[in-house]
Amino acid sequence: MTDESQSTQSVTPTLTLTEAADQLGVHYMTVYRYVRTGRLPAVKAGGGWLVNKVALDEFASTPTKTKSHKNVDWHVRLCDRLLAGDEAGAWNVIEASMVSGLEPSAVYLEVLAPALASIGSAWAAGEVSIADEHRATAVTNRLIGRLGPRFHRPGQTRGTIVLGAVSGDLHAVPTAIASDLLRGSGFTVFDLGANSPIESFLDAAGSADRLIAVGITSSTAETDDQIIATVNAIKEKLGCPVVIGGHGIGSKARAAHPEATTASATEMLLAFDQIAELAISARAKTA
Ligand code: B12
Repeated sequence: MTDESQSTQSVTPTLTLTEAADQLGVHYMTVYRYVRTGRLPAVKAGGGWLVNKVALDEFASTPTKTKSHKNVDWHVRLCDRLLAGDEAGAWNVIEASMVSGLEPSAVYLEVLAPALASIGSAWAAGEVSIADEHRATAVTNRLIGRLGPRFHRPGQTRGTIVLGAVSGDLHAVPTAIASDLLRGSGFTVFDLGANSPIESFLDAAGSADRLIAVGITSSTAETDDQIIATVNAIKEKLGCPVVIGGHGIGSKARAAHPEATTASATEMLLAFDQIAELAISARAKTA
């Protein structure tokens, strides 16, 4: 066998779950569970799962305690399931992370967001295709659909926040996640999603009940002019506070609105929190 065919064999998944179970000396169902909870990387082929030999050897040599649910790299497992397009397996990883003690907000910030960041880096390095990224996003949307209700708070909210990604930015997951985090902080959120024209921001914010602020995000480079135009239109027509943030915010947009730019989800939550406190105490003074 040539070196080339040896290395191809080592990266191509070739072992069935029965063969992997034999090699590990465990029951078939145990290996199946390792795969469906993202602990052992595998790909679906011909109605079954195939495991790669190198990954299996690494798994076999990992000390048992790191195979337990404590101190687990949940985002690595989730990334693997997202790239496999395995919705049920991805949800298993999320459920297992919550059983281990993670709150839903930590699932978003410490598991899902880093898993997506790895997929973005793998795309940038040419290791995964746009099709892989689209499929991973489709699974992500379904996971968010299942996690979302956990952020619902009963009773009167602190007011409404309108969120959207600017026109030209096709990334919808950042506003979906930010919306849930803000709902969990007691706000009503009107999520416009991706590619939102200025008129949509104005319509939604103009008719919102107890509007607190508008959040504008972009994950796509070269959208600064659109961000600045959107912020200016909202300030001019509605005069309400605006927060901007996301991977696509460039130096021009940041320089135009330095006081309003946030660099992380945590900063974004803090910014809206402070705006809400000021708005609520101002309302109390005029009441
Ligand atoms: C999924 C994805 C896509 C999907 C989006 C599908 C969808 N319906 O959403 C598709 C395939 C369409 C796509 C397209 C593109 N993508 Co893309 N994509 C991603 C990926 C992998 C995940 C994005 C995501 O959902 N992240 C999850 C959220 C939680 O993470 P987050 O961005 O950190 O979001 C938080 C912040 O925004 C923060 N925040 C901070 N301040 C504020 C303020 C406010 C108001 C708000 C709301 C939030 C906020 O809070 C958010 C919530 O937690 C990222 C990689 C990454 N690192 O994120 C690349 C990434 C964003 N994409 C990138 C690129 C280059 C593109 C493309 C140009 C090329 C391509 N890959 O196809 C096109 C652009 C299309 C366009 N015109 O918009 C780059 C962007 C680099 C840059 N700044 O230019 C990234 C970073 C990948 C990379 N490493 O290069 N992409």
